[in-house]
Parts: sequence; C-alpha cells; structure tokens
Amino acid sequence: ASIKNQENTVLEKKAVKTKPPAMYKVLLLNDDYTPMEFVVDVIQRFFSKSREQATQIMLKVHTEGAGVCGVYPHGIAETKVNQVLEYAREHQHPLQCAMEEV
Ligand code: TYC
Repeated sequence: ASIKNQENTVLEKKAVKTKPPAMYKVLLLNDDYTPMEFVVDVIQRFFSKSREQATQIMLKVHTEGAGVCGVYPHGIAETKVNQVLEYAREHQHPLQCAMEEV
C-alpha cells in the first residue's frame, strides 16, 4: 500500500510494505551413533555457542530427539545445515541437521 501526505505526494511505498525476512530454526536430530563430544564440537564450531551452552543443546537433542541450535534467515540457515552435514560426513558420523520455518 502507498500512503500520501497532505500535498498528495506518494511517500516511501517500500517502507510501508516491507516485512522482516522469514526466519528458520536450524535443528540437530538425534541418532544412536554420533559421539556426544562430536555433537558438542559441531554446535560450538558452527553455532558460536559456549561449551556449556553446546552441551545443554546436545543433551536436549539426545533426550528429546531434536533441538534448536539457532534461528537465521533462509540463506544463512541453509549454509549452516550444509556445513554441518558436510563436516559430519567428512568424519563419517550419521549426524543429521535440518531447517524449519519459525
Ligand atoms: N545419541 C548419541 C549418543 O548416545 C548422541 C547424540 C546427541 C547424537 C545429539 C546426535 O544430534 C545428536 N552417542
């Protein structure tokens, strides 16, 4: 929608229309084989968490099946998922990572 001032001039159509970007949770999924220490390293390495925060997230994934490592715009979330999957593959762990709109 556009808005007009008293002289009927169109004002900043974009400033009215734009909405914040869709945001995506990046999730780690539990499995029976990936070592806990590797998962903690992944969370610290790719999601900039402290060792304590990373351990809490890993244990949540381990006990509940999945857990959120961070929330990002689409392109950044996609990059994180790909980085985690490639790193896990390189180390021959079956760790799975996914994204889901908030
Ligand atoms: N369940 C794994 C184990 O007992 C640990 C684990 C935690 C694996 C989180 C994946 O996303 C994961 N070694």
